[in-house]
Amino acid sequence: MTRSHSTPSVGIIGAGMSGMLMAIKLLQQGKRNFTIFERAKKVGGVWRENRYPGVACDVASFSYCYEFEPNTEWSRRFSGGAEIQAYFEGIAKKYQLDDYTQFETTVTAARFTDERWQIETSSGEQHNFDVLVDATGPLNEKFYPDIPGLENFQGTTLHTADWDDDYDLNGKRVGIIGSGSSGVQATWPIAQQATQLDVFIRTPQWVMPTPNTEYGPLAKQLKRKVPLLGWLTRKFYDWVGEQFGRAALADGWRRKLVAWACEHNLKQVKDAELREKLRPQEQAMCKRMIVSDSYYKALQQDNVSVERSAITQIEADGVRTADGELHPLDLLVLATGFRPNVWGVKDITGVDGAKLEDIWQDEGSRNYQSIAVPGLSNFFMLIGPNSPITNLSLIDIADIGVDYVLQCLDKIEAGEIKTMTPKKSAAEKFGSDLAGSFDDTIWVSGCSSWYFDGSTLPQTWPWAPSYYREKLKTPTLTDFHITS
Ligand code: NA7
Repeated sequence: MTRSHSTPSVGIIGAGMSGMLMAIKLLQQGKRNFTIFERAKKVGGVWRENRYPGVACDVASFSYCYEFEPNTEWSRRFSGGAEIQAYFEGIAKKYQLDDYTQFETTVTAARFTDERWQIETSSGEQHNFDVLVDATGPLNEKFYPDIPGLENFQGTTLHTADWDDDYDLNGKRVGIIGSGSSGVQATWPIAQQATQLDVFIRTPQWVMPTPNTEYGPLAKQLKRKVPLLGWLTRKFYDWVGEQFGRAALADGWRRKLVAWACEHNLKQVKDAELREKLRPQEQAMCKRMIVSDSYYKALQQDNVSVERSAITQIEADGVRTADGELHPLDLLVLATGFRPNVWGVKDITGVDGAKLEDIWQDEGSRNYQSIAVPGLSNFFMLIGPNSPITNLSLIDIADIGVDYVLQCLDKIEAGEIKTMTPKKSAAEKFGSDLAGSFDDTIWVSGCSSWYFDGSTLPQTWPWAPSYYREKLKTPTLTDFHITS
């Protein structure tokens, strides 16, 4: 016989896209017994933080919104960060998420004691929850490069994830370090305003030439009148995304097509010497695929120079490169990315005093299917390590994870489960399945990327994106130690 219990309480860490989704889906089920803890003053996560010029999503807008909250008003195929942030703020308002959120509150520690999570916050409070959901995301800690003299620079230094909205680029000499997605996106708008832009490229990356089509009034009106059109557009981009995902997994026509498109794009660079400077050594998609139709145009402008000579040090006036040249700058932009998989809460202790940082030392059994961690009971991670961040929209990954958590909550509410803790053997099995599945993937074809995160294997999903949906469709309870 199953007992009927009250709705389990849920602590959600982070009011970004995934934490908001968790909260909204709880509300849609009439469950209000949850609190979101957000370190910042408002919702939005990466879209609140990343406000550098040109910031945009590399997933098409119609795929990058909640399926139950389609947006007919996207201005472009790949909308800008401010527009995406406005979308999330609008959604938060609609679902009144502020009523459930403690802003400017960092969760400093979480301990599982007496079959409940006890969390401590930066405001000195303690809260107890039956279930804890970490929605802090894999890219939330900025990476500052360890370049000698960085602190001596007398101009302005801005990390792309910590932009000063009031900084006026006009008339400035600007340098950008970093040629990943952030650096590439920032290059065009900065080049239009700055007097001089020096782009320091340590490792050139392939760039997919995807036009960022503008959606005019007619297209918007059509989508408003015929919602099916928006839905079909989403499904189309989901399909395109799946093809990219598969291109990364194994050699074949998809991978060849991507390589051809990138090579074709590089040919836009007319000057042969510059073209060779920009030619990547690794295969396309080994690092994260970059999408841009303006990067090479910007790099060919008269006020832009591409520097491949290594940076030796930063001095009071600018950047010194190995060829001895000093590049005088007013603004140094650090487009150097993030420390991946540094999750929002560092101090997490599970059953028997198991610490998350210790559990993660063992690469072979770090996590269970990207959503849970052995030794941590009633604990779930949205967009966790080894989720398909490279080949599926993060919205979809979060959505799949949230539905998984909701099923577990139903079982707790029904009294079938009090605690559920992934078995070490299940995490080991997941780890060994992962280890045996990367050989044909592009990520191990010979490049360094943030996907590796200091591990021997990339922290990605080496199978088809659709397999993630299938795998996490229903929790396999035999993979958990269950108490009831
Ligand atoms: P990425 O993709 O991690 O790119 C970081 C860039 O910074 C990359 O080009 C690095 O070169 C470069 N970098 C880092 N340290 C240095 C030093 N010391 N000297 C020179 N260059 C350096 O970060 P992004 O912010 O662009 O993108 C992160 C994700 O956010 C992206 O994938 C999207 O999903 C959104 P390297 O390649 O290591 O030689």
